[in-house]
This record gives sequence, structure tokens and C-alpha cells, in this order.
Amino acid sequence: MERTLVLAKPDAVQRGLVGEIISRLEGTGLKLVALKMVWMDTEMARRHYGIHRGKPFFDGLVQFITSCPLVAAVFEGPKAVEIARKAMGDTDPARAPSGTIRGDLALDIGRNIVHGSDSVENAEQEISLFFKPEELFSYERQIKPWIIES
Ligand code: IDP
Ligand code: MG
Repeated sequence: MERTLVLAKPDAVQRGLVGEIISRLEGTGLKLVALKMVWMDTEMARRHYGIHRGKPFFDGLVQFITSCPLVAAVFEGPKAVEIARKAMGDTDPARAPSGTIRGDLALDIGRNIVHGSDSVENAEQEISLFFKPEELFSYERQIKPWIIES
């Protein structure tokens, strides 16, 4: 089953929006399989955002993401990567539609409150950066047939 990494970023922690972010993603029907608070260090941040190294916003992004603890979660389900990113909306909150997390709760691309993996491959790498295998839970939900047809 597909998994994706979700981060309620330091701005979400500061603004008291962690519960709302997790709640909106739970509401999609995706299954929460891991959750913890993490204070990223510079090395971890540079690894997580390695693809953006050299871009003008990179140093500010690393500074921001390490400035305060964040909350990391793993959600699981069919098309988890795509479903979670759709719930978050575009990277720039100004372009994110109403009804999405960023569209409703953020204003600035540099303070867009949430991260979601952008591919299944990247999700696997990102999850392994944040979580040990034993921190990912495997369990059944009785409600599953009411959320997933087969
Ligand atoms: P994503 O978070 O929607 O996947 P990416 O393009 O991967 O977007 O960028 C990673 C993060 O870098 C964004 O979520 C945002 O926090 C930050 N970022 C991206 N572009 C800019 C920018 O132009 N200015 C400031 N921060 C940016
Ligand atoms: Mg990205």
C-alpha cells in the first residue's frame, strides 16, 4: 500500500494548526500509520530538501524548517501521495484553491505550513529519514470497506 510523508511545519506548530492539518488528512480516509514531533537539525534539513540545494530560497528554507519542532506523520492508502498533495493545494498558498490546507490556512510560499512527498519513490526516502521501520504501525481498521471499495 502506498505511503506518504506529511510534515506540519514549524509555522503550523507555532500557529496551533497541527491538529487541523492531521485532521484534514485523516478526513480523506488515508490511514495514519506514524506520528511524532521532531526538531530537525541542519544536516537532516539539507538532506530532506536536497533537491532544492542552490536555489535562492534554500538557506532560508533550511533555517526555517530547523527553527522550531515540527510534527511528522505517515499516511497510507491508495494513491496516498496524490491524495495528500491534493488536500494540501499548490505550493504557493495564493494559487492553492479554497478548501485546501494551504488555500485556507496560509498566505506565503515560504510559510505554507505543510509538506507532502511528491512521488512514491521520494516518499519512501523521506519516510526513512524521519522514521525507523518499527515506528511505522501495521493495523487494520474495521471501517476500511466503507472507505476503500476493494
Ligand atoms: P512542495 O512543498 O509543494 O513540494 P517544493 O517546490 O518542493 O514545494 O518546495 C519545497 C518548499 O520550499 C516549499 O514547500 C516552500 O516551503 C519552499 N519554497 C519553495 N519555493 C519557494 C520560494 O519561491 N520562496 C520561498 N520558499 C519556497
Ligand atoms: Mg516538494
